[in-house]
Amino acid sequence: MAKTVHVIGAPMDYGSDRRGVDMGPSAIRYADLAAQLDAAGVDAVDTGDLLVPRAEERDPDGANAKFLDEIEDVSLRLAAEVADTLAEGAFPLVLGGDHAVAIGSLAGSARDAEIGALWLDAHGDFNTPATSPSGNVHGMPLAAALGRGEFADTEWANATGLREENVALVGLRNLDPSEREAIRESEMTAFTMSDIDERGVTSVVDEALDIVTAGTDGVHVSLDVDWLDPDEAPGVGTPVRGGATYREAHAALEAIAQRDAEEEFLRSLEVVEVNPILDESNRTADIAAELAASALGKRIL
Ligand code: 5AB
Ligand code: MN
Ligand code: MN
Ligand code: MN
Repeated sequence: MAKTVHVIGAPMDYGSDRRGVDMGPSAIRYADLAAQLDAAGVDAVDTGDLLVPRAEERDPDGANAKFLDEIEDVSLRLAAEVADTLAEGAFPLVLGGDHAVAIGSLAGSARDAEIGALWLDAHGDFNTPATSPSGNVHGMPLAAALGRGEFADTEWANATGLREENVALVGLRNLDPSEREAIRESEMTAFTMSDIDERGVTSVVDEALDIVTAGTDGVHVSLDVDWLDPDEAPGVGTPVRGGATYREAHAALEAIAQRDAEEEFLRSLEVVEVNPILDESNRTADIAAELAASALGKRIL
């Protein structure tokens, strides 16, 4: 039976310094997401965008975690939307927005289930307000979901059904010093770009899938488009050289779909950090739409 996919736009840019990432959902739709999802053979329903008040109308407050009150408000609504989608038997596809939207996606996906999380990103996103060099919450969503540091006291941000041992990060190449230590000491499994160089992306993704599916009811895939090399995906606020190539990215998401066809673990997906203002001809949104379709089963032949 074809999956019913609910597209949920989360045009939030409270978590990063670069305005423009709030236009991500529009850019990805403009990149003909609907046609891509059609090619993947799923029934897609666009539920529109969550209402996100403009950052300019708000006070960022704390330097250590900017706009945290606003992020709480959006996260609670996004989590409810994701959980409701799943309760209806549909599949949530969340379009960011900066990566702080993952706090809501994960909380919603892990509300009534034990889940794993596959994190495709140049960055670890494991800072806490105390360790963050920037105060930008898009560098903290994994720590928030797992209740690390100050996030032990922010229940709204914690993904109840997610455990560290079911988190796999893939493609890392830029970590802050204390974030690096925290990842090393955690129960999460992290694969760097060097692992991809040595073993090939499909072998790494396959091992990552073993980790995120072990003993869980389903898997949330979080795709930060800065996971790709900035030559392929220039429309991002925090580019880091040496990322996944166009083909590596497709191979990775296709590998997920291929295994999902057998094992049916895919529970929710998000594509985040697309910033069309920093892009060239909407290339990054094009790739985002293609990769979402690949994950949902689009095949060449
Ligand atoms: B992204 C940095 N580690 O915390 C920080 O794009 C960058 O969601 C975070 O992965 C990048 O500010 C967050 C320096
Ligand atoms: Mn405020
Ligand atoms: Mn990133
Ligand atoms: Mn990220």
